[in-house]
Amino acid sequence: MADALPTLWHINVSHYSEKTRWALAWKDIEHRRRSPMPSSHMAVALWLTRGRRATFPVLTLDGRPIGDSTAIIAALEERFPEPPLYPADPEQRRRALKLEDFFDEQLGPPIRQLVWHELSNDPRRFALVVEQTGPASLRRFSGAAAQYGRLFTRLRFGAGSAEQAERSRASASRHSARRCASGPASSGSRRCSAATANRASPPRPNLPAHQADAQPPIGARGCDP
Ligand SMILES: N[C@@H](CCC(=O)N[C@@H](CS)C(=O)NCC(=O)O)C(=O)O
Repeated sequence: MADALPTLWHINVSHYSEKTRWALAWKDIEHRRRSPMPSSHMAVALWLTRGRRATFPVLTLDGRPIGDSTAIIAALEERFPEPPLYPADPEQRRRALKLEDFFDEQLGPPIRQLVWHELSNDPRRFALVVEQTGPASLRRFSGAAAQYGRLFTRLRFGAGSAEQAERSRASASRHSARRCASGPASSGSRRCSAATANRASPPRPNLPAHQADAQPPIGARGCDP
């Protein structure tokens, strides 16, 4: 039904999914959530988007599947303009979208790889993450699920490779350094630092009752635009 509630197809332990959860919470949009087992989500994403995307999150909105967190937020902004997420001022808006792109495309992938790498070397902690964030049906089998998760993240993201982790570390620091160095000159923004990153970290919105089952955020931190 075209007027059914929006449905967010997401992964609990995913910063891209968290971004869309925050947007939905900020706008207080009533919606449903579905989180199939990570790794099977790629087939679900392909099915939902008729082959266009293999990643989560995907939001179905007014019967239309929207893949990619940036496109999801743009669609939410259009369909539910209040309260806005984008700055009204065109220059501020351009900077906000650029910053979004920077985190999504430059910093997100190497940091994700590093997180999986660290977890991959710490099976106990990996199992804990599965227990705390995996689909409820899997939690009883968290040991086996963690083993499967380690295998999947090794194959998909090179989580087991120290060389890949080194490349990710170098890429993340190179991109952050470039961003922080060019920020003030190119956009008049403040310099990034641990302090500004922590200050800029968006507060977790108070979730309305229909989102009470939401998972806690996994330590997201922002950087001054
Ligand atoms: N640019 C995409 C990235 C989404 C993404 O990478 N999602 C991960 C989960 S964190 C995924 O589905 N990965 C499957 C894959 O990379 O094949 C977005 O912003 O939504």
